[in-house]
Amino acid sequence: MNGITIALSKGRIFDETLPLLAAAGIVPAENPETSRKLIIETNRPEVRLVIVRATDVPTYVQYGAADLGVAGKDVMIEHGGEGLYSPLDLNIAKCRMMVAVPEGFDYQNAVRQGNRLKVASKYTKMAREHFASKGVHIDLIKLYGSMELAPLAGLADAIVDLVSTGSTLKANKLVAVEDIMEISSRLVVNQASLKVKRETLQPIIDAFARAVER
Ligand code: PRT
Ligand code: MG
Repeated sequence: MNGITIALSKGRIFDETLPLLAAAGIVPAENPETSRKLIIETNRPEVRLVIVRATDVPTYVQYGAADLGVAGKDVMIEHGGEGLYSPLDLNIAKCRMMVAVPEGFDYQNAVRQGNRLKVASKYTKMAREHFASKGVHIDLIKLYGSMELAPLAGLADAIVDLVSTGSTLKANKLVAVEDIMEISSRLVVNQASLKVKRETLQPIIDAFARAVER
């Protein structure tokens, strides 16, 4: 099969990848926000898109169900990146991984006291590594969403979550107290596909790279 499959998630990744696809001469036939289709054809008969959950993009590419994908650095770190080649920072869907606590919670003091901190997050790998590197002992509570609720409901002292505008923290009376890392999305490529389909894939990767530089 010489066709190319690109895995994308709906929302910000799809929206911010559109100009990069256009630079590679790829225009989706439909918008996944309005169409319920999970496979979207493009103007190029040999190129199709599959619409998956953001956290599933590395998995589709890892097993070769997609040749290319776009995934956040957060998603890549939590996935582990086995079997994936990620040649390009696309500089899209930017945000920061942060530690946040309720307004008025004396985080520095809590950390200094050496008490175990209850931390809730969807990003358990990054949370674990961050606090381990600080030598802070934590009880980690895995959540799948709405992390901001955890401190308000008494489930946790702190959360580790992505912040872009900061308005979600603010609306829930939380404040960011630590910056873990800057996050953007990367292009991920299946290594076997790159060998077998290089003739089709390389020009797409090159067009993405040129568009990012602009
Ligand atoms: O939403 P869903 O549960 O389907 O999946 P997802 O959250 O994994 O996907 P999606 O599409 O929301 O995010 C895809 C990628 O976008 C993430 O993997 C990040 O790399 C990147 N990204 C950039 C963000 C944000 N900005 C962001 N602000 N991902 C999530 N958020 C959330 C954040 O978790 C928090 O709840 O937005 C809220 C904070 O936003 P502000 O603007 O109020 O600070
Ligand atoms: Mg989301």
